[in-house]
Amino acid sequence: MADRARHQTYTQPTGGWGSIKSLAKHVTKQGAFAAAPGLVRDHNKTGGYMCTSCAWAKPAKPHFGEFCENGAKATFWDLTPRRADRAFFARHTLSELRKRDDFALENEGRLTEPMRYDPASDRYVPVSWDEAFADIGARLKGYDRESVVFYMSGRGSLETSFMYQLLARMYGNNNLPDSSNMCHETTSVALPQSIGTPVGTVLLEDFAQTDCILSFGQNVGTNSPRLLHTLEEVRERNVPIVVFNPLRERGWEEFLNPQHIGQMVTNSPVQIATQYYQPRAGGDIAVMMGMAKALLAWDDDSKAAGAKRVLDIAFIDEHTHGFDAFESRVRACLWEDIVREAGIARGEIEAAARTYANANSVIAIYGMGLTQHRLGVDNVQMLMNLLFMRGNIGKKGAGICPIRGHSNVQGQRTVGIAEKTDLVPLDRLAERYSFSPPRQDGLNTVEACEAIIEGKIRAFIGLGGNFLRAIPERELMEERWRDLDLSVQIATKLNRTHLVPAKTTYLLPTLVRSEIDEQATGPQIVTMEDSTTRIHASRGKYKPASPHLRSEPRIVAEIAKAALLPNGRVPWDEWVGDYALVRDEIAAIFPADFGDFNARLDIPGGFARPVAARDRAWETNTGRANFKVPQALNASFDEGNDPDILRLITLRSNDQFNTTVYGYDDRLRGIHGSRMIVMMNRKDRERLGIEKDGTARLTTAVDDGIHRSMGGFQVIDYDLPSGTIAAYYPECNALIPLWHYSQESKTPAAKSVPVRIEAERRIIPGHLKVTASRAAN
Ligand SMILES: Nc1nc2c(c(=O)[nH]1)N[C@H]1C(S)=C(S)[C@@H](COP(=O)(O)OP(=O)(O)OC[C@H]3O[C@@H](n4cnc5c(=O)[nH]c(N)nc54)[C@H](O)[C@@H]3O)O[C@H]1N2
Ligand SMILES: Nc1nc2c(c(=O)[nH]1)N[C@H]1C(S)=C(S)[C@@H](COP(=O)(O)OP(=O)(O)OC[C@H]3O[C@@H](n4cnc5c(=O)[nH]c(N)nc54)[C@H](O)[C@@H]3O)O[C@H]1N2
Ligand SMILES: [Mo]
Repeated sequence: MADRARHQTYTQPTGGWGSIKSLAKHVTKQGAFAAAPGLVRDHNKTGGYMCTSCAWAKPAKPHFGEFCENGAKATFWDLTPRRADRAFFARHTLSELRKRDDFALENEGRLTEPMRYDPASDRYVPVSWDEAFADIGARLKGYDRESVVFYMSGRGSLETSFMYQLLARMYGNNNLPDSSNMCHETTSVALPQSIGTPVGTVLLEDFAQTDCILSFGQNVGTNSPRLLHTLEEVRERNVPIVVFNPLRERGWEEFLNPQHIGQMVTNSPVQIATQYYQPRAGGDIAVMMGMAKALLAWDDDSKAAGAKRVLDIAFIDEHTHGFDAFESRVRACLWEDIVREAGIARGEIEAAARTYANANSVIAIYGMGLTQHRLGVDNVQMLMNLLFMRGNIGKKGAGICPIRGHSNVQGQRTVGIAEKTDLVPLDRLAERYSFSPPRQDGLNTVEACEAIIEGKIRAFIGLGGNFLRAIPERELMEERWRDLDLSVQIATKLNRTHLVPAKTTYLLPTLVRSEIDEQATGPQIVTMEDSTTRIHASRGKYKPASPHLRSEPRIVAEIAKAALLPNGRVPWDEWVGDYALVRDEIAAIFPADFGDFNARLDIPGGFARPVAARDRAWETNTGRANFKVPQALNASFDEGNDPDILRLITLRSNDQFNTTVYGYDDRLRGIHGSRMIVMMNRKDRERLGIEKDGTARLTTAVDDGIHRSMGGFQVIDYDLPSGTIAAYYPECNALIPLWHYSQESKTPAAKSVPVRIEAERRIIPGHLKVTASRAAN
């Protein structure tokens, strides 16, 4: 692996031969040949397993291969023959392993048996499951209930999630932070206020009826590539797609469907975006304000001329609240301010608004480019305002479509993984399992970090994920993590979080979803919810990586049995023996969503949970859809104009799934060989005196007594707006202050971190040269 990156603008379409080549490389590198044939047969198909990569919908009539390049990569990564076994851990101390980067750690392969950290030798040593559970249980019994955190990443099934939330609540707290807190929590806060539901309203079939799509801040080619199949179909009907993204992401530009022989042979890609605009990071509220302003102006004209109104007045009158306040704010807003904050021209904003105004049924798609900002909630609510103006919700072919991250991140919230008590039917839990659930809200991800920094947390249980890499404020968090009394990490592969030991640390290996989960009543089914509220069953097909692995439900049950007093109403062992019993419990606690759960497992395309807003029923405080006035035009909140302070976007490459790094190529952005790069506008680079391809240091431009700085970034000229730069997550997380989060949702604002950049004379090679340190005080 070279330390210096090569960059050449990628001109090939998304998909196409490039994706086939990349796939072949990954299957070979991981040696996961056994998994390749099953991709067509089982992947995302009824009767098969559901992809562990993204949460995009799985169609009722699947394509010949219902997988994408990145879903296949994720599968090969899981089913690799490589093993991080006891011999591996005997060879390496944790201090040694901490010098490796994310790729090198996970690339050691699957974990094979339970391990406990031995401080004397600085190594993980094998421990029996029984001993591990007995010790974990005994320790948990001794802690103050509020001082234990139960984190969950978004990959676990609905069954695992339900059992895990019950474990936490029966233990005595609601400390259930999850990966969603770093992701679409903004959506979960914004949408209930606007439309009375925490989830999107769009179903896959709406795409067949839409006549315009707006997309804000999402990278389809890398992060939800199967959606390109749907967009391709939409484009065949000549439907316009308007994209707003500071970067020109190839996935939104062109797609060559590798499964479409005709297209492949004639090399004729489909154009995806019909209009592509590059606002600056945090510029979306201003963009949408401008669009709203244009709509109002055109509506004034149509009213004066006695023509058909541009606004959907009937919808606004009958279904919404707060239009007047919103309208006056929009009218009061000056174009000059809008254009400055948006970073794109008035003409461009008006052109986008024109396309929107010409359409009758519009779908709005968005991702982390809206949610991970200090005013992320305002971002999402502004998008809702825009939809309300023309009644684009609660009708076919229209609505709001947040693209979720992890494959079951939406579902885990649905079945009770939530720190907020008002999201959970505690009374029903209390009655059914005769216990007193804690009534006080628990800690979300940021609050859990705060509590760890303050020394208030004794134990952290991590069900999946890589907490210390995913969160902000990495340096301080790694330091304070060592003061924890207990860290229990339930995982499939080795990651950085496992290498920062607490006083007692366990590493418990588990199955991946594509593996056969054999329990007392035979192989088990698990379920998950996709981005469009549809529930799917998943059946593992492959032999587990090691005979010593235990399933997640079993591990949760064993911890519960060891830590809790017995409760006759919660037969953990029976549930583990037959997950259908857990589904019966889910159906009993959430009857509206999961009635008759076990009978509906194999409905092609999954079964949809009801969402009232789809039928224009508004479960909000006003009983109507609420227009919300944004607090500022800029989602970063800082309308300061120091040209030397840049806004850093941290994002994903095409060769990673979150903190899991598959390799050093970001093919669709034409960047190869290194992840320690920063993408920058050439004019900014020249103005700030940095050489082309030179090395630079980034320093967070805030004044809070903590010095956050990282060197060794190779500066790459890239097509993005002046003042905005981009680099990779998780490498850059050391630069993000813990308090830099979305005001209302506490989602870390990873998309607009204020930084300064300076040239470094000495070339520091490659990876993970993090030098964040706290100022002496
Ligand atoms: N292969 C693969 N698939 C994944 C993941 C993965 O890592 N790899 N991760 C999964 C997870 S958990 C999630 S949450 C999703 C994430 O999927 P995305 O939501 O696509 O997240 P990011 O890669 O962080 O990129 C966000 C996009 O927003 C743009 N952006 C940044 N700031 C702004 C802004 O201010 N305004 C606008 N309009 N755009 C902006 C960036 O240029 C980028 O294109 O993907 C899921 N799927
Ligand atoms: N700067 C910055 N930070 C971000 C983001 C960003 O865009 N920028 N994005 C945020 C987002 S959207 C998210 S969702 C979080 C992600 O945060 P997490 O969900 O915590 O992180 P992952 O990288 O998905 O976790 C990877 C690890 O999960 C384990 N794993 C994989 N599969 C399984 C399984 O089936 N079961 C179990 N038990 N373990 C498994 C493996 O050991 C692997 O090392 O990061 C957030 N952090
Ligand atoms: Mo996410």
